[in-house]
Amino acid sequence: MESKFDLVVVNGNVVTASDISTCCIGIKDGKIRALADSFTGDELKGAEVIDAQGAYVMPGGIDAHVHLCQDLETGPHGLGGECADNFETGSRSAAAGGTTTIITFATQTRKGEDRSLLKVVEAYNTRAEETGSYVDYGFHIIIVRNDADILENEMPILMNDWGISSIKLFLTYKTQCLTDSQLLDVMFAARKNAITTMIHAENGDMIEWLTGSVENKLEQKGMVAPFYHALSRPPIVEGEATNRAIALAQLIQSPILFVHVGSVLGAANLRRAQTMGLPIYAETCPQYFHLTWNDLKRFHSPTCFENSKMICSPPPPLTVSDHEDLFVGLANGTFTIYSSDHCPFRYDHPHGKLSGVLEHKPSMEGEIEHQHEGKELQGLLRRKQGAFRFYSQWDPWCGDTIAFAIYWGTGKGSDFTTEICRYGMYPRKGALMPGSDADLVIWHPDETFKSFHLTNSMLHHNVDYTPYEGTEFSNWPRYTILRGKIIWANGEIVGKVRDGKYVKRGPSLLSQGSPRADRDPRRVASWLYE
Ligand code: DUC
Ligand code: ZN
Ligand code: ZN
Repeated sequence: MESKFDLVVVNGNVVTASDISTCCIGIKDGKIRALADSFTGDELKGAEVIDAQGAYVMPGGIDAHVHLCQDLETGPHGLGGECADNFETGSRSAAAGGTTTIITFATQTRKGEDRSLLKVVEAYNTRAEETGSYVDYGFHIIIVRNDADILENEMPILMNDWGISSIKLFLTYKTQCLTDSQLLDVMFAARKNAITTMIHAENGDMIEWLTGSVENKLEQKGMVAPFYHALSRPPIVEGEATNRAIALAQLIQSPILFVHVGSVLGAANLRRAQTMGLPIYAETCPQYFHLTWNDLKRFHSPTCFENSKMICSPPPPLTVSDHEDLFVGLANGTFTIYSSDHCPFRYDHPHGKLSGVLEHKPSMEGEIEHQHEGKELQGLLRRKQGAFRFYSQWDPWCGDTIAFAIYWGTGKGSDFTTEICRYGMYPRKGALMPGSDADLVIWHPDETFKSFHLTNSMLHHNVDYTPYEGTEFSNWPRYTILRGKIIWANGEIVGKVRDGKYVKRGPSLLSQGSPRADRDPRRVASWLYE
């Protein structure tokens, strides 16, 4: 007789959207089939049993902000560089940290004649298929042009055929930034197709002006060490951009989702808009709770190149008290999404952090070999007047691993659960209920777990460092289970690189906007949708 379940998790403290209860989970054919106080001997027959006594059992992590194999020629600084992780290594890291689904970015570019978004997705899908993935994956698309025909013809196909229900737009970076009217074009098209618009909210002109567009700014003053990256992006940079994007969204009644919000000012702007009833959503990331500007001076001396390991955009907040303020935003729902923004660059590699400051990319191979370790920045830059603007500003915020693990692992965020319905996957993903995919993470029972200090190799990614080296963790995922299959157990990857499957997502729930919009007397431009 066929067994009722393939896998059963018993006695765990099961965390669902509404509460925590001690119960058992029965899994068959990759789906959760039953939650029960207990199962009978007959029901357990033939099933593999995991005893989760004393441990938390949660939905597998969904990391909705990951960069893998991303085309960087047209990236922020336009100088290239190479994503250190592909779908194999990035997804391996995810599995090791309790994450079972990643959403990665497929990027449209402005180079060449081809404007098609569909070709972009096909190309990134090929990259994923070439290596395979340990965990399930999907795509957001970064859109950097506002071609009316492409938006009109291809957005419905992206939504219906590919299940891609989110796009990202930039208010900074010359190679990606859209003007206000271009932003409106794309947001409007997205809104009509039930696609979520994600916004990178930094004012590019402010950054450029402070950095060196005119005399006497950071570059002309020689303030080019990594630390000054933060000075080129003070909180008002995100403050202005969040306010502007909120106003644009309000104009056309479009919901938006701010990604990687890192400043208290930005968070306050979002909160104010949310309090007005506007459909404004937001994501934040681990670096904004664990690093400050001071970390950009952490290594050797304030001007040492090694501090480039800590650069990220937007930069970390100024002070530790900002962490506390941002944490309130997690607790009160200003932020409903917590992702890694894993954007992997190697440190000791010519196509990594150094790619912007070395003169001739193609001939760099082997040139630097450890020479820069601990050296002052000016020495490194002897062949080129480099500046922080050229360093890769995208950082391995520590494996997809950390996004999921760090809060619980450091005991800081025990009451935080990620919200998944925003990205069109709920309740298939991110829920522990009958019918949902059996994606689970099972922690160690607290009392049996000995805290440890993180080292880079534990992250299983392909980056040669982690900003969290040495951070103390008081727990870590014991099992990661993807659609009923154990892929990480007791510190070992036990899954296969082709276990992960592409996830076709549904329409974005948030793209419909506020249900009260029709009755809102402040509404503008409602005739647009008639
Ligand atoms: N935007 C991201 O989404 N990640 C890293 C840096 C950036 O500019
Ligand atoms: Zn961004
Ligand atoms: Zn990112």
